[in-house]
Amino acid sequence: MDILNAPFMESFKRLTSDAFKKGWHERNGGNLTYRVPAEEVESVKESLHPAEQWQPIGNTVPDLAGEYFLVTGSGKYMRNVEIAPEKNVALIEIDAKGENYAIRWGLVDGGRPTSELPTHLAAHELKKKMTNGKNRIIYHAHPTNLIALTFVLPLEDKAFTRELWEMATEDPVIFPEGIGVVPWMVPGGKEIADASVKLMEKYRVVVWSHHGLFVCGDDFDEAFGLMDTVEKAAEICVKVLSMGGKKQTIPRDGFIQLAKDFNIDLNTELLD
Ligand code: 2HA
Ligand code: ZN
Repeated sequence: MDILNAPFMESFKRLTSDAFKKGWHERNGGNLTYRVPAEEVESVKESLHPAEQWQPIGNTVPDLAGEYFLVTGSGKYMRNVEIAPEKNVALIEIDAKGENYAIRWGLVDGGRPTSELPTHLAAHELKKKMTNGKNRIIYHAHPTNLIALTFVLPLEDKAFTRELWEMATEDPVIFPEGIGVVPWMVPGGKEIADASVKLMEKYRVVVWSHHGLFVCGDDFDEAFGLMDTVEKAAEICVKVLSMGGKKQTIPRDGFIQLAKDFNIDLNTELLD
């Protein structure tokens, strides 16, 4: 089948266009990567060209050797993915050492994979191991309210988690392990990759201070849903702060009761 007709391409395009409409992807902001299952790569092999040039990833990911990823392009706009995926997205292959990648399809007018490739691949490597291969999506966006909160809340896991858990009763069910916070860093390099991946050992949601949010998911729905849920909590939080702050909230015991009734493993270390 032509890769443009593949169901995974449809899902990729749906996420990027929905997320643009949400206002999370001004200009070339944000990036999305999907670890493509071997059978899906096989199903589109007629569209692939041979690897022409191997380029360094900027990180070493031996546990991703031989894997294929569908990735947004560096400097490309999320809003354009839907209308011209072949210009804005690439299918890349990772070499046998996990040190280099080659483009096998896409970016037909030139370009490179996302500037955050080292961070995405390091997170994929970790989450693949942690979930026995189930996790397939790493996703970064610039959601407005969440970024705004990084100028106001303490840049600590506990402060962000507790504040956002309180904003909607079912939020602790969606991200029971909590939220990690990376202090401000230059994007795209090994430092932010290492800091994010360290937090991804504990969490599925990581805040990049004054920049955006970094999430993972087993599939497109889960990753989009996680981004959407955290940003909605942040929006409520901004509204509450704008109205003069909380007058009442969910009590500490309420979280314990919720965890029990919903049978979730709530990270109680993040409760006071
Ligand atoms: O411009 O969002 O973090 C892409 C990015 C880099
Ligand atoms: Zn960004």
